[in-house]
Amino acid sequence: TQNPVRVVQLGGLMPFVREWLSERYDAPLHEDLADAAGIEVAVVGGGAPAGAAEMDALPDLRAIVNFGVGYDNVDVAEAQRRGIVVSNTPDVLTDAVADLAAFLVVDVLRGLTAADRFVRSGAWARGKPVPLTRDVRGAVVGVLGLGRIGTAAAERLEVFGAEVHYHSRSPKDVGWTYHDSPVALAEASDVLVVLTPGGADTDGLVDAAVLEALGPEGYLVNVARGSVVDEDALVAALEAGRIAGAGLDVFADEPRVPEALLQREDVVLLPHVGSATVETREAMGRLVLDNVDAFLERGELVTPVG
Ligand code: 8YV
Repeated sequence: TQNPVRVVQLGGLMPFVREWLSERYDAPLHEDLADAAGIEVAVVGGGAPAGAAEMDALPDLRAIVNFGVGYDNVDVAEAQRRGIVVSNTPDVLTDAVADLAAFLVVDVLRGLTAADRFVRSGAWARGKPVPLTRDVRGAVVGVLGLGRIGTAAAERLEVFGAEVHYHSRSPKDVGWTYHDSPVALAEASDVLVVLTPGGADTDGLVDAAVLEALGPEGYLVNVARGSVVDEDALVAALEAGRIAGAGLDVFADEPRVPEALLQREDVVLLPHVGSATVETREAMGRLVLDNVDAFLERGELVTPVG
């Protein structure tokens, strides 16, 4: 049975989420917002923007339900000013994203993706010597942003024998070594792993100075948001040999990856797959639907932000 409350979908959503929404609510896929009156909930997928322009176009909007733990695509301050509440999908993707962070640390140190190319290119068959790589045990892994995912990634890396250091806005009650700035953390790290939120507060946090501090033997891993890393500075640092390599799941302007990175052997490039497992995406979708239901039934979100 259809609920008369109107829900709009902004951006791409998983088929089961779309089906559920359109069975249960009147949820057309947003294309032009021409008939926006009465729409109270916007379900936002694929990091689609939800800012002042979208809020202007949806005069009756009361809730923004974001598919994704990161909500830098949503202007939360503007939403708050308008009395619009916002939710995200924390916790359900922590393990999948933390796994990917650890896998990329292992990949940059052990050269897994590069070794696969080595076999496929015929270099191995031709008798070219196999390049030696680096141990994970004993490597200092610097976690930039020790939130839910950063902590879970650190726990995984500790199992591999890495030594965990971190930087966060404030020291946490953990046994790992705290540094009071990203530069100090990079200085101490063999691999710097970016796990901060995106948005204005972290824009360009990993800049030329941080990369310089990471040094010619150091690797950068980013599974957070492309905006946290100054991508031009990263390309320049790789080209000049000021860092050793990078493992990147996120980019400044997805799905565009700088041509200079596509050409390089010392980078691992992934298409934003941190949460992209069947189980995790289903759990994220379910949490989105729970938020829509809870808001429309009780006026409360399950996982509000801000
Ligand atoms: C999603 C993500 O792929 O949760 C996040 O913040 O980056 C990913 O899990 C993305 O948000 C999908 O829209």
